[in-house]
Amino acid sequence: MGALVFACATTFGISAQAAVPESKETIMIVDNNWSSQKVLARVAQQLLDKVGYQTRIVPSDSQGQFPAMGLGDLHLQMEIWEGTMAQNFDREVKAGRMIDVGSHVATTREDWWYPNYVEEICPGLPDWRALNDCAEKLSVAETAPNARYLAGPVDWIKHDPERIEALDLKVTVVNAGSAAALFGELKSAAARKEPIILFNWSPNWVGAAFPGKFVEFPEHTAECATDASWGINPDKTYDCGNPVGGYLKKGVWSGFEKTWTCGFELVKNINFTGPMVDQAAAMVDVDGMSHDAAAAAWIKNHPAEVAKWMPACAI
Ligand code: TMO
Repeated sequence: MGALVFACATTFGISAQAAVPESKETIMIVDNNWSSQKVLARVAQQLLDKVGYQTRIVPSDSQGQFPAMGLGDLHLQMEIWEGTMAQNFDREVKAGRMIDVGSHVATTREDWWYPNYVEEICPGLPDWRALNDCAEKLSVAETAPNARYLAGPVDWIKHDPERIEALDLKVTVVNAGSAAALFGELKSAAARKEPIILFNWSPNWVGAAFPGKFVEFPEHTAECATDASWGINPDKTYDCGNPVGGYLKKGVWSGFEKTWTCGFELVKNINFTGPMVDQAAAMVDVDGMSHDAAAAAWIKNHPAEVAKWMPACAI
């Protein structure tokens, strides 16, 4: 059989390259619950569609998506954030069920954050120790005498309870139901200059609209999460902040390359800078576009990047 294939290839002078698309199987692209991810997922979708693949956007939460990609029920995730997803992603990669398709140029930070005017209420910020000094001033009736910390939806795993315990913080966590609820509260607090400490991340559109800072916790290291003896609390893990300059990766099901070979090349090439991610999110959250329209506009506005990303097999 091998000899026959070889004979045909030589006879017709064709390369070993298979026709694209190599498979009519649908590529299931993960859709999460924040705007930049939704736009990047659709940028990838629209480019894969252009190559000739069948694609579908499939909602999944930030943690359950990894076992699903490991099993091959979902196939592509365009934004894997180190701060919230490294552990579950690494587990699939180590087991050989997912492939790390490389990092975007954009680096990431996900942590407790406040708009700058909160420093007038609590001048010790951004040092984390100021949270305890100002606990009353940062409290609401529901949390008093503790400060209130507004976290994201529960599937964004941040280890806040562990950190609060390890650093002995006088803080109570309240979860927002969605990214829209999280930033809706920021908007109304900022309009009245009321204190607020909330979860935020970078790159994002928020920093341009509301100048602010991350709370500076003890510096993150890998051991902080695994070795209780590391850090200022000798008996507890998570006595540190989240990574600064964390990665933003793309990841796929382990069978992706074999099934959609040219698509794999395309996904490998896609590479967003921080400002490009900011812009993708702002098109939806500031300009009010739909995620599909934002992705189409993003592609239209970035012809040079898109041309660089399209692999030879797709042209
Ligand atoms: C995963 N996120 C960017 C919302 O922190």
